[in-house]
Amino acid sequence: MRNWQVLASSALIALASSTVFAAQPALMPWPTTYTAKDGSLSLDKPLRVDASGCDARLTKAIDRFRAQLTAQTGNLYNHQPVEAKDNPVLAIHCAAAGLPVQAVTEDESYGLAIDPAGVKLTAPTTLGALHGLQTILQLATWAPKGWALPAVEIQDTPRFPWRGLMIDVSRHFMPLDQLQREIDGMAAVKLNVLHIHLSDDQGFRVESKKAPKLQQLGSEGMYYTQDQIREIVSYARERGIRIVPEFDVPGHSTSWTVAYPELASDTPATRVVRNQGDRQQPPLDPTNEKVYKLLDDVFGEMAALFPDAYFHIGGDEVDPKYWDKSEHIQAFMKAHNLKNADALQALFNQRLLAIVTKHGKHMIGWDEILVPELPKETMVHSWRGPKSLAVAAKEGFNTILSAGYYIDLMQPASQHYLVEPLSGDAADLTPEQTKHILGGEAAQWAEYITPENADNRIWPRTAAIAERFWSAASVRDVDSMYARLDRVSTELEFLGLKHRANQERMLARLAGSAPRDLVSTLSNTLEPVKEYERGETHEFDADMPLNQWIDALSPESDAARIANNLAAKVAANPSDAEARRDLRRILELWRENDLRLQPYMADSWPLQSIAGFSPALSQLGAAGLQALDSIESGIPVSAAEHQAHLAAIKAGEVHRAQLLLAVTPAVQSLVGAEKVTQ
Ligand code: TNX
Repeated sequence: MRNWQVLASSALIALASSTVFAAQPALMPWPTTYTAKDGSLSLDKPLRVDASGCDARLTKAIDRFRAQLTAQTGNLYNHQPVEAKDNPVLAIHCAAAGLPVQAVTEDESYGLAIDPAGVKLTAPTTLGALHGLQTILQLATWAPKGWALPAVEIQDTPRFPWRGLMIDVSRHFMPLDQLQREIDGMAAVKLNVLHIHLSDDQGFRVESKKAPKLQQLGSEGMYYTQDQIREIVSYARERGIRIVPEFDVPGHSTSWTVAYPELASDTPATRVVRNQGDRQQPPLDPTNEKVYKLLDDVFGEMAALFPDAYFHIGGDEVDPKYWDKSEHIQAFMKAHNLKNADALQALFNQRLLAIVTKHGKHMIGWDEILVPELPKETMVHSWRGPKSLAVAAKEGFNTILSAGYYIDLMQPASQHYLVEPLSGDAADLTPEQTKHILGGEAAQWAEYITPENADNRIWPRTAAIAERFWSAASVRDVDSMYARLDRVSTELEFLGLKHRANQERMLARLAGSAPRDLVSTLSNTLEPVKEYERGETHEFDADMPLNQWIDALSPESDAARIANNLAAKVAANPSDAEARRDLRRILELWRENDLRLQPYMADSWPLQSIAGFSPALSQLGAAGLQALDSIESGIPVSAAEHQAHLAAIKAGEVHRAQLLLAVTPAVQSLVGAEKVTQ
């Protein structure tokens, strides 16, 4: 009997060997307590469900549970007589139904006990039961005699009540069915808020009946009808997920001013933003009463459409130049004793707060809205850095964190995973202040997203962030996270997400007629450039096809991570023969690949775009092998050889086609460990 909760607590898990991880169930997020028991429950027969006390959401959840278990295992659970008396029982009991509109304060905990005779799932409300079913799905595993659930006892409750994913559907529209599959993925990893960024310079994405010009002129025909919104809201609710809408004002509002030019602070664009040149459009004019009239109408309409208690008004990145140069706005500011653009936006926000409150909602905005005049009932969404999170909490605002969880910036899962909401300045808060930190949201901005690659941008990394929001702060072992993430990623594919399948077809398209194995050996070592490098080197253009390597390759290369880890292991412990052997095979593959791939390069535009990486990889492979030989034999390399190795590393650091060679660190580790003759 092993107690995984103890193992998961940081110090011990670092000592645990990789064979221990192999046995660890692929639960993500990791539960509050996990006690392994002896034995297992065979899944040879479908479970007979006996539910009581939960609301109607559970019935549908059980149907999905069966479908998902069927997809994951390949067994035909939906074909067999579930009622059979001798089948093991899945007993589910809720102490109470959930609230009619899911609230941020609702209890989401559950308890789960599995033994060879059956499963018991208990929860204070239906929400906990939904989460518990997801845990059971993640526990299903091959056992010597077939599929089984390990015997286990779990008590589980989230650390933060607000665990979100923000999706921008304005820069690139996301069709309804795709949004639904993202919700499926969220439910699988126990996220509970889908924040939809519904309006921006590039598009207004909801049908308004009060102001139909918004979608008619501001969406290029790509928007959700009100019926579709109702559909997505109920789809999310059935899965324990709240939908928080965002309408970004007064900046990022070109889609509004295309429809209502008279509301802009200056002459606005005549079409929604398509490229860099269109950017920097004038914000709404806070001195114009008609602005508030329209916002009242539209926000009122949207507040009725979206039942959630929260309403996000954006508020980020207002360019002050239009307010500074406008005579009538300057005169207004003087008359009202407003000393700068921030003060004017604060006044705007106070008017907004009155509107949003009148329509029965709590207002949220990005952290720019945090100024001394901001009323305390506003919630602050921190994105520019963690500081504003701590400041907001200290001043008594409820707040959530997205800084550090920007998944559009192409960083590895590990980086986001280790961002701790209660660290830095937030670590010094009193318990009372800390309560104002409700959680966080991963943020998927959509400048470079299409229906084809969106899943690959969001998954599986968002699962790691979901664990940060749900699990204890002490659960932060990166190796364990990656071991589980890989299996969760497979689970998500069975659920219908296409992060792997769509990537596969995008890569096949790019490879064309060249042999896939040769192309993959190279492309597996590449990653998109990080942070804002893409936008800084190539102008954003909404009409540009997103079908290049940078669009197809995952934000992080698993192959590179594995090679980099192996090399670090060998450098730290040269006597690790297994690691040396595995690494040697990889380095040989790199070294040989260029020669074999070269014949296909000349005729292919996509291969041409990454051609420079191919000899660079080959040289890295050669340098790595020489370093490995030296490490293995103890025979030093010559000074000239060492110089050549350093040159290969330097050549490996060049960015091309907005990509980088992600395996250079592996060779760096080896060359750093090689002995050089004096
Ligand atoms: C900043 S985050 C923005 C977005 C961009 C994003 C790209 C925020 C409140 N504003 O408009 O899409 O950077 O990472």
